[in-house]
Amino acid sequence: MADFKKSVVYQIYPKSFYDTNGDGLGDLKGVTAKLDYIKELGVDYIWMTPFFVSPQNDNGYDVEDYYNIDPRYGTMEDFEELSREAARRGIKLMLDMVFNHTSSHHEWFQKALAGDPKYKDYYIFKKGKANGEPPTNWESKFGGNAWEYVEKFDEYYLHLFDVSQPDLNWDNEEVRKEIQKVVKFWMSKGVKGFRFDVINLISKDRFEDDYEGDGRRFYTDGPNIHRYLQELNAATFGTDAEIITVGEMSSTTMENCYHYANEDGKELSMVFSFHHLKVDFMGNEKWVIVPFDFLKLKNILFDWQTHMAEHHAWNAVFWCNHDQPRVVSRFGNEKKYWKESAKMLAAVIHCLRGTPYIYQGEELGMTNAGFTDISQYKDVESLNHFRILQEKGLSEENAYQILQIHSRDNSRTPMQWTAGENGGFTEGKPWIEVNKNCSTINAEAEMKDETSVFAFYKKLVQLRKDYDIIAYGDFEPKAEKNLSIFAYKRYYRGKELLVIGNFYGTPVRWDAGEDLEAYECLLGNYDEQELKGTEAALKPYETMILYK
Ligand code: TEU
Ligand code: CA
Repeated sequence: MADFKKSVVYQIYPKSFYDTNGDGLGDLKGVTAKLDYIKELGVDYIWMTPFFVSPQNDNGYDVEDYYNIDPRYGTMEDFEELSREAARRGIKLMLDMVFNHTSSHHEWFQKALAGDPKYKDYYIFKKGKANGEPPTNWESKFGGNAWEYVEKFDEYYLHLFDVSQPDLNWDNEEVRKEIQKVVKFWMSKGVKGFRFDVINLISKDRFEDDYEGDGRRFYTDGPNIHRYLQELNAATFGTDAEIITVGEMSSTTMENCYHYANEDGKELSMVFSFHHLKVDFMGNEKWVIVPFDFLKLKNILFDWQTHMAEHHAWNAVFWCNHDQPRVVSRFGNEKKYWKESAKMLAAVIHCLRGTPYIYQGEELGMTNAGFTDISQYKDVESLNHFRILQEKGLSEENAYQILQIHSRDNSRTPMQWTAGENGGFTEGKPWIEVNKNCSTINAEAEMKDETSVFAFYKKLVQLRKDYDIIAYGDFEPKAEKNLSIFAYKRYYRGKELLVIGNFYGTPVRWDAGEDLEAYECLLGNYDEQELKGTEAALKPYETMILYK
């Protein structure tokens, strides 16, 4: 049985990880070349974002062929070598399966467009309204209406993402069989983990106008979602107890996640939910500038911690991925307390009840991109919204400010390996610019420095191995109303863990209501901890993991 509770997953965005042939794009050989680095960090799984054949309109989340590797990333032999070399180091691979949609270049969609009725039913084609408008007023996640008109059929197809990402029709049993085939194929290659992209959007049945929102309430956590997941589980990964799975759950509800990630194992091992990463949005609107709401952040995380446990369901815990800005720039303080805040954020997320995910570069404290010109941005979502924001009347300057905070490209700048040219990522011209701060923030320097962010992440990964309480303990929130402190406890077999973090640059005292001197400090981000009686005096962004 795969013990995913004791595991840590490291996410790799191969395009930005390491380039071995000088074309400016990271590749599979680049991942193999850096396996010792990953091993040094101590993680158990590598989640690789999609490297399948793709026109790359959405950096591989637009899959043209699920069975083959995009030549820009390498060959099947490269994948097999990576898989072998990872296994040799005790590291397992988790692949990213994009089944809500395919690329419009996929042969199924090409056949659909050619008029083959079998394949047309693989997708979601609908007649427009009598007034000539699209079937519904739903918005694409990347901006604009979610339906694209096809003149030949006088019909529209649904694309919840880019127009080049048509949604699959999961109500068609043949589609579900095709998908099972894909999963089995990669299982036969020895893959031991799967991440399923926006998997809670696959069951759609109510094609109605949304007068309250962008349409998501009609297609999120749809009526057959649990049945389809259970079916996929039983037919594929559920037959191998070693396989772990994580579902990316877009705008989901906790009630649905009790089932998606239930310990009964009928659906998935765990879920990514994103509510805690919308605390610097206005509702669902991300293209705005608002300070993050600390109390909301805590309350959301604490709610998920408490209620998922009550329902025997398991969370994936994370701050970062390839869609999110860098956490040290977002909830930390990259200018004045870069190192302290990067470590504090790491400690408070890693000791929660759930499987932690580290996104490449997070373990170095990598920061947002700092781009100042649209030519530096590459992401389809950023490019679309840069235009849309200005169409809505915002100045170009405002649009830039918003992109600098929210663009997905913030996390997609290349991994910073050295202080050298292009951060040691490529000998060629990188597909997206390397952050200038690679001169100080880079793997080479941090691996030599015992006080580095990297060294801290390494210790956190090791703590999970050494202390069962981190993996299996019960969760209890603390200081829920406190405006600076993030604190919680874990309990396991008579032992107690108390995790404290100061989320701000001002020193603060906190009365824990219990004797703090009874604890030993397993890990902190300052040399000394000031604990007197029941009171902790916390320095800027100070964190401590206490144990008794
Ligand atoms: O993302 C799903 C998703 O809805 C978001 O995280 C998305 O980036 C956000 O809504 C935009 O504001 C997944 C992948 O992680 C992402 O990279 C893909 O672009 C997307 O699905 C489509 O496959
Ligand atoms: Ca390359």
